[in-house]
Amino acid sequence: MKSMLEKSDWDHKDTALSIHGPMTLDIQSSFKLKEGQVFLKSRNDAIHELTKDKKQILRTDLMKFSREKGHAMYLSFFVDNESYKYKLKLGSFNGTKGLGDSLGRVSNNMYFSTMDNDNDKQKGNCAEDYKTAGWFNNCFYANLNGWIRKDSRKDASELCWYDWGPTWSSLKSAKMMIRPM
Ligand SMILES: [Ca+2]
Repeated sequence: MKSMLEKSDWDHKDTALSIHGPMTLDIQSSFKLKEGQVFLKSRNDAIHELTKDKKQILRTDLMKFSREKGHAMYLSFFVDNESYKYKLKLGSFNGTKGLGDSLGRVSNNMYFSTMDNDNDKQKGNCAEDYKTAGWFNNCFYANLNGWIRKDSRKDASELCWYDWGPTWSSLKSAKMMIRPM
């Protein structure tokens, strides 16, 4: 695993969608609540296209405001199509020391929810409650579309990965990347 990682180019700057080679899903940087619906739908369709044929590895790079870095890896990553509500399927987890499986533990096999499209397992709407979007159950331990706040409210509305602390503190950045197995 380590040698494979050293050879791969996870860290690249081109965020344009591409079906060739590794890419940055980069869902945080251009997420706007007002445009969220269209943006996320088109992105999720693209992610489905990218993950439906070949087995893909997902790596999510995370950084705290202290500049501490960590990452989470899933040995497979698949997002279903719109008629299956962009259901998430994750393979086995691997992470930096001290960083647990916040995405897989309740979001695996969940549908994608947005503020205007409640597909979660909670009575209310997790996306509405936390002003975000994602693969929610009842609700989540990773909020990858949350707000970024240096002065964190720790209320789960921010960009967070609970099992890296554990804490609901806002992270400084998150980057989701995929590449074929
Ligand atoms: Ca609900």
